[in-house]
Amino acid sequence: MELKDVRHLDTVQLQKGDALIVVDMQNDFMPGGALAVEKGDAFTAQVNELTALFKEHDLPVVFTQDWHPPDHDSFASQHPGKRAFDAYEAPGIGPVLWPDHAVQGTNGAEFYRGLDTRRAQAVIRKGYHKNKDSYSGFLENDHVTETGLDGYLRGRNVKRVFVCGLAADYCVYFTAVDGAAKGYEVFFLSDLTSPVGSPQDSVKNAVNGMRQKGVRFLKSTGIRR
Ligand code: VGL
Ligand code: ZN
Repeated sequence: MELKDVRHLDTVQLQKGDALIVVDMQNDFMPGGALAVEKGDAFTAQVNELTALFKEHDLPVVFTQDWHPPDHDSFASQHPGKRAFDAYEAPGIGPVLWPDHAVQGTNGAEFYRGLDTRRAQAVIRKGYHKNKDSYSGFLENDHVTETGLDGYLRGRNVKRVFVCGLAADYCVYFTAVDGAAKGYEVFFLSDLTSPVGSPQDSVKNAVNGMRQKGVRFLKSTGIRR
């Protein structure tokens, strides 16, 4: 199913126990970046507004940050003869290889300059193990190794999470489904995200995966204070 065909909730009232997770809004995923997502910058102002709203209600805001070593195995450059977006499957890596991106300490790994980072109360870095990717903010791609996000959210008594950012078909998707599997009520903010779109069926796959796991779909305009 396509994202635009999914049934969305009309409104959701913010309440105690809610948290906002802003996924990977970093320079390399923005137009002109190393792994540019089309329109990846288009909803930045709305994300900034939402962080302000959560702060007003004293609700936690968490950012994730893709944070790879320069020789990360998800990079096509580490595989002789392979190019970015070539299909590739190995434990913790795939289904495609990526251009070098979000390398630790580089400008590409920094949060997007338009993003207001002031209200991020925690930043969870992920993807720092050379031989394993981490699409999800909760678990690395072995689906076992914790990033610490779950512990942080539990420590703050979070029950429901609103997820947005980049990219819809990778890091936001996996954050949403892992959150649901861990027992959080998850709202995927479909107007505050954009997909990589590779391979071709990645968005449909993500939408179906989220529906199966009970993730709910919502537009940010439906959030009631
Ligand atoms: C992402 C591919 C590789 C993302 C990160 O943030 O969605 N996608 N690394
Ligand atoms: Zn990455």
